[in-house]
Amino acid sequence: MFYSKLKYMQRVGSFFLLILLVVGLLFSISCNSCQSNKNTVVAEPYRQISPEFNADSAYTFVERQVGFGFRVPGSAAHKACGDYLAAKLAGFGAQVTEQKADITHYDGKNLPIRNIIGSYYPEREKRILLFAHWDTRPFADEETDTNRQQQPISGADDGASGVGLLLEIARNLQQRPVEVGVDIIFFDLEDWGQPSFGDGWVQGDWWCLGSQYWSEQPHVENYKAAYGILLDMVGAANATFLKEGYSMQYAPNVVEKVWSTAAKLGYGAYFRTESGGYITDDHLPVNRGRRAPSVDIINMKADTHTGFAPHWHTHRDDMRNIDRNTLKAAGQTVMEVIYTELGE
Ligand code: AHN
Ligand code: ZN
Repeated sequence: MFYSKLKYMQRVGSFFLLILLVVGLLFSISCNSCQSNKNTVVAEPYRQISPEFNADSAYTFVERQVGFGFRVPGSAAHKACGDYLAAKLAGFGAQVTEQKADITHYDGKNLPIRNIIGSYYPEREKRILLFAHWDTRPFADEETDTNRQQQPISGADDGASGVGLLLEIARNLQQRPVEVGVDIIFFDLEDWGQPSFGDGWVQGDWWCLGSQYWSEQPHVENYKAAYGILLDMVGAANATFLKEGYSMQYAPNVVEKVWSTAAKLGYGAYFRTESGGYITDDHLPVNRGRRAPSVDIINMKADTHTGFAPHWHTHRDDMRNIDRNTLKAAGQTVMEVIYTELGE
């Protein structure tokens, strides 16, 4: 009897001890947290406004284009891919306009161009222009094997990546409204600049013929956008988007807007603060024609002889180069920029 009472008291005692321990522990935790609340300023993480950019979806849009074959102007693959792109934009709710024309090229050839334009909220005054080129280069002049230089490239990165990214943005624009008008332009005939192996030099600006044409004859009379963003070679792993020269010259505020948005989203490893060289690209005619102050998001490298990634204008520019993480970084950044833009 006496023995069991003692045991009972012991049990009660250890129970109370346990409670004391737990209470003490809780108190010390809460005390720690009130101290840290007092002493450290915890930075609020940036809250993303835009819907999720789906990198798998963008990847598939790149893959589909490459699947048509070489999108060289005048070819059957080019025509089939153009039809696909126009149908996709229409399917994603854009108002589609196509510009077709014939252009005489440096070699005397007559080349057909087809700019494909998808407009959202065409009635709105304040507009943002997003663009990429959809044609692929008919030569691989950066190949070391001269026999292979004459053959066209797949252009998974050079061409298809920017277009695939913009199709994914188009898909999102149909799902969730923005406050501004948006025009997406797939420019043709960007990449038929004179090859480095050619004999003789023909005076003229032979790059960016589709965007030159549009800048002189826009699809809407007196077309103007608040600003423009070009996406060129935005698909390769570890891409580095340096601050390109003409972008800084013509649209420094837009560079600041885009690059600071990327930093807030945590994509500073892609969007670098260093400046790069001046690139003749589709944003140049758009800037010079004053259609929109425009920036070029383009993968630039300081350690290659071309200034671009090693696969540039070679047969290695195929799907193996396409990395979803890069598409995501560039795509989410552009989406955040347009979804945070206020209407008028
Ligand atoms: C020049 O090399 C002059 N411009 C590069 C523009 C380009 C070609 N972007 C993709 N392919
Ligand atoms: Zn190219």
